[in-house]
Amino acid sequence: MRIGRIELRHTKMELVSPFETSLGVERFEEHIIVRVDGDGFSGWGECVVEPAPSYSYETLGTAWHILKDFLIPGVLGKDFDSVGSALAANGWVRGHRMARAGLEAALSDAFARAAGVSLSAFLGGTRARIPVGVSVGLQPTTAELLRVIAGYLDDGYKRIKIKIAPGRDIALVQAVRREYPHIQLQVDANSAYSLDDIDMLRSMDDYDLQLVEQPLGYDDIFDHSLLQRQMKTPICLDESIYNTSDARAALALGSCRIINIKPGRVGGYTESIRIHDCCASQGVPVWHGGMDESGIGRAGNVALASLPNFRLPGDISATKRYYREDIVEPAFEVDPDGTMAVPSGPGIGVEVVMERLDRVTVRREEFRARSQESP
Ligand code: OSB
Ligand code: MG
Repeated sequence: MRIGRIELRHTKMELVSPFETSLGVERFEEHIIVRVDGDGFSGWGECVVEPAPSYSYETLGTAWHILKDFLIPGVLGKDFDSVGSALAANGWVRGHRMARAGLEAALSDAFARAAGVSLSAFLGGTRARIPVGVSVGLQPTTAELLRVIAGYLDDGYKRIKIKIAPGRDIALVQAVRREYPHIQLQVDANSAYSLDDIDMLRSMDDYDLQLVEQPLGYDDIFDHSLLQRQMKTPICLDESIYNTSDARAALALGSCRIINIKPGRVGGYTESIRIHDCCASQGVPVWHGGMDESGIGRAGNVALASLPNFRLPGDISATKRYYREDIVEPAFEVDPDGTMAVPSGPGIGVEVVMERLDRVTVRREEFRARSQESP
């Protein structure tokens, strides 16, 4: 496929309700939508950077710069026989994994469409439906938290994850467990604690949690190994795992027993699948995290999560949990049995509604290959 044109859009979409974590409160999601055109096919991807370097060091500004000045020139106007060969052209770029993942997602959609297969099939997915969960932000009161959870359980979600932060942790877990003794429940600290908090963290063992996600430093692997040795509940790493080498180190050290995979955080589908396979070979389950994606990113997440070692429900929720109106059709829905259908049409399998995408676009830039020289 000859890459003839690439377009970047900075989008801003209002969340149906503010999302509070130990990192702060979000009311809008701002991401970069990437469109790649080649040989008459279009591919779409979502770069999950945020405006500020909080969850990740990357920002909207750094990702735009890296895409515009390095990644796009690396592929524009060139002819590739596979996504892998296009990625190899930019293989020298270090870091900036969210920027790279956005471009890989768009290229993968385009190549899957050109091959006439779904993105799920293209990536090696094996399932037509996947079990899904929901990530519940910090709420103003415990009563409100219980009310929100009740609504999600009514919707069918198989697993509830609650965000915790210092001073808003064990009491929330106690309250949710008292109300729902048997649900699959997990907590996510987004790196809000240190080993000084070991007593509180160990007390999590009394509540039959599926896992505790990223309790310690965002770039730590060693302290997590000390904590895991003193906890029965599996630790799951999110922020600390950027690539397969981190995953191998974390598993060898005993820093976690489960890994959260987000293609944006690890640099794309290819690296995600490497981590997935590495964990599978060691009998370690993975699950698919989320970054409050629009339907474009969500479609990619659903496709990736259809691979076999994504054994726990993902943070892949229905469109209406995030947005009143999405930029794709049809909307993603959760069935009463807590599963979501994996789109089976070509590529991401959902249609981008251009008029809605235009409405949420705050900045747009287009890059065109010079017209092909005659041989
Ligand atoms: O830590 O998993 C996280 C959203 C933004 C940044 C980090 C995280 C999250 C979520 C939301 O938990 C997951 C979702 O998309 O539903
Ligand atoms: Mg997390």
